[in-house]
Amino acid sequence: MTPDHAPTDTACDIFCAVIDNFGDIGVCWRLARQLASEHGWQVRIFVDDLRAFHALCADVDPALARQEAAGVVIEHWHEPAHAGQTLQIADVVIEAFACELPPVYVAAMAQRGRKPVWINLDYLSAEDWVADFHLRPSPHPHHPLSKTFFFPGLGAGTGGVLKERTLDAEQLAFDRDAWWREHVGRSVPPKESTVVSMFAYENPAIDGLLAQWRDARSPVVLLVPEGRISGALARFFGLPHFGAGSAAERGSLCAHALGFVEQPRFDALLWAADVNFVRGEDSFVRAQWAKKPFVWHIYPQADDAHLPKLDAALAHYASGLPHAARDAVSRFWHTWNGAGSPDWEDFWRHRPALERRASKWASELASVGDLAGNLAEFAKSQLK
Ligand code: TRH
Repeated sequence: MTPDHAPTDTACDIFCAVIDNFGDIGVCWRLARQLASEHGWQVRIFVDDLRAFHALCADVDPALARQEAAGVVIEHWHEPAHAGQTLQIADVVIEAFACELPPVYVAAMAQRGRKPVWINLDYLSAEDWVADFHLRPSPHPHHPLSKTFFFPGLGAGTGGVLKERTLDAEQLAFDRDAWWREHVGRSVPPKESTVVSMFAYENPAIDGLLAQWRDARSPVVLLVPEGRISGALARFFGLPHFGAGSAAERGSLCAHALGFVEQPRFDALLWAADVNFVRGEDSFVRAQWAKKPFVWHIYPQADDAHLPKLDAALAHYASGLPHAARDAVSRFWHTWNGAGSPDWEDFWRHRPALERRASKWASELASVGDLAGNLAEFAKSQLK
């Protein structure tokens, strides 16, 4: 990646502990690349799971303690107390998702003449309280340090979500025909087909949905990146597995399994489809930038703590829809997240309204500002 900003002397360390899946490293890696390429920062990222990282960036070698990719220094955070090959304290220190910084690093931060800007980057939530807590400081109990909570969000007063400066232009330049030939080995399906991309966790609602697509009046072409939902596809088609390169047909449904691609190439899948099923945090955000109808499989939490977050996201995104479409989206998202059986027709008959809303919503969301830009601006104001 060529930086579009001259290097500055702002050094930034990002600490990322991978809990599971790809979202933690997905968000941190995207942020790291943006801060390096768009803001010219000297970024170093500490990651405890280089295998997950390797899936998003093939240049990352899981065997190396320290390496560089896309202009970012990568340190294998092999144990919680490890603070890198050299103990060097950055100007901006980002602990992602409340992971704990190495104590020796915190102690050295406290010793530093000019104290670093210490940010706890939280998970994305569209809930209203987020704007009240965004940028709140939290003094350290023992050291002369204060950390600031930085909350991503979908509404005014929050940190926003990540969006690269070049993203819209890349989407405009996207060659859909070429993508289909390269990634699916066939040409773009005819207009009367509906193309669905499916990135989801295991989901009991998938069987019913696949049956509805099989029995649909017009063709449905399903694109499934290899992953946690692949087993359900294999069962449905009576195959031993549904790995990358597999394809199967039943009635109106034709499904293709795709390989997991590097992170900068993931957006193209969303651009290639008519409607996107996404999950977690980062793919959920990308689906919004893709300006297409989408369905969110939210990361499930204990005691259904995720459900208010699902409703909060709906309140933002679906508020601009006509009533009937809004209700249908809400029903469909809830059933996809465990509350009964999804009804595809009930959802997809609102396609024109959903398509109109998708573009409008992307501009509303863009007005909150890009998270990397918002974070850089805040840090700069503190570093003065
Ligand atoms: O993988 P996720 O489910 O991630 C998470 C984690 O579970 C995390 O612990 C949790 O806190 C968080 O969700 C809310 O979903 P997410 O966030 O969409 O991350 C997936 C990443 O994988 C995203 O950056 C896109 C990327 N990706 C690729 O790079 N290539 C691919 O082919 C695909 C399918 C995804």
